[in-house]
Amino acid sequence: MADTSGLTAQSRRDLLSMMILIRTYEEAILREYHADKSPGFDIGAGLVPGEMHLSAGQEPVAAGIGAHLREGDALTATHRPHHVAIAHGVDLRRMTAEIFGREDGLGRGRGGHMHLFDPDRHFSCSGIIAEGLPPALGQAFALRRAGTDGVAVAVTGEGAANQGAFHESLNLAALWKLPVVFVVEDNDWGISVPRSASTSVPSNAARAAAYGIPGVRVEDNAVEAVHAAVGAAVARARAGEGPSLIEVHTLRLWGHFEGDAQGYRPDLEGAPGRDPIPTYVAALVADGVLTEADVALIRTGAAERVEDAIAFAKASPVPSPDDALKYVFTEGIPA
Ligand SMILES: Cc1ncc(C[n+]2csc(CCOP(=O)(O)OP(=O)(O)O)c2C)c(N)n1
Repeated sequence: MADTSGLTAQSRRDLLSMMILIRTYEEAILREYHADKSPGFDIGAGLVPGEMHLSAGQEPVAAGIGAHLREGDALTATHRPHHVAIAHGVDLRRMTAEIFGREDGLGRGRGGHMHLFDPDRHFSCSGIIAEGLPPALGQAFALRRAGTDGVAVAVTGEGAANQGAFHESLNLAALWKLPVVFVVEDNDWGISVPRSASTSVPSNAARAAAYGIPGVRVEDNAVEAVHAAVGAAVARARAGEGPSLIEVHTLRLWGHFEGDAQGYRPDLEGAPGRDPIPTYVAALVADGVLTEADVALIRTGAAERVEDAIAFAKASPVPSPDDALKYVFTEGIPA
């Protein structure tokens, strides 16, 4: 694959490293999630009870966004948040402790995997779909008011793009020319509902025209294409030219949630062959950007970071039931 994106070799290595870190993380969470749920799957059992939505296959979206964000920029995400949280630099240890429901978690273990909140990185997410978009507008408004050229990125799924909050957010962001980049992850499925049964237009990017903002669809889940599209949108936002919408046709390699048997998915046939990570490894090796040995080192480094975060989470105390009402709403939050 020729490098047509103007990316340096180092930038390309960084994109791959981020994708590998994210996949390594999701594989480890998958392992931990199922560890105490076998032989029968019990959603309430184990070290990590509750639903778990993992992002394997969608790494190009996260890596392509994260490469453009700086200290102070904001990112809001969905019920499937780990990939973008990692790419935005959310602390891996405290994020993992939150997923495990521990005291050292980002939200002291009260939020869990769908409610990671990191004020230091201006990162938040929510189990309510399309709920991440209005807060991104608030972040963007605050960044502009503070006189910075910061941007807010709002990531959402294609299913959520049919929610009112999506359209209201596009309208207001356009009207106020806010520095927001909307990124729709089109993984073809909203739980078990195919996109064709939920969405009236072939591309959510086309919906941008209704609000007078640029809309781009990236077709092939290729990290460099995402990187280029997000780069243009972020530059536009930083320059005060307002919001943009990008839809990426990505791939949900695993179930909607872990434990989902996916009997409804004909598109899974051949899906491993569309895995974006081996594809990108092959491209970078072919271009002489790195060797297989370099890739092995990247994988080892990622595994070390991930296992350190898992160990940190497991060592952190479980909150006492007596403290269940602490840190809820305003109680316990320093003034
Ligand atoms: C307002 C609201 N309605 C319904 C749900 C239940 N729900 C959880 S995930 C989901 C599908 C989301 O699909 P999509 O936006 O495409 O994201 P993906 O899961 O594919 O990442 C639904 C309907 C919810 N969480 N919030």
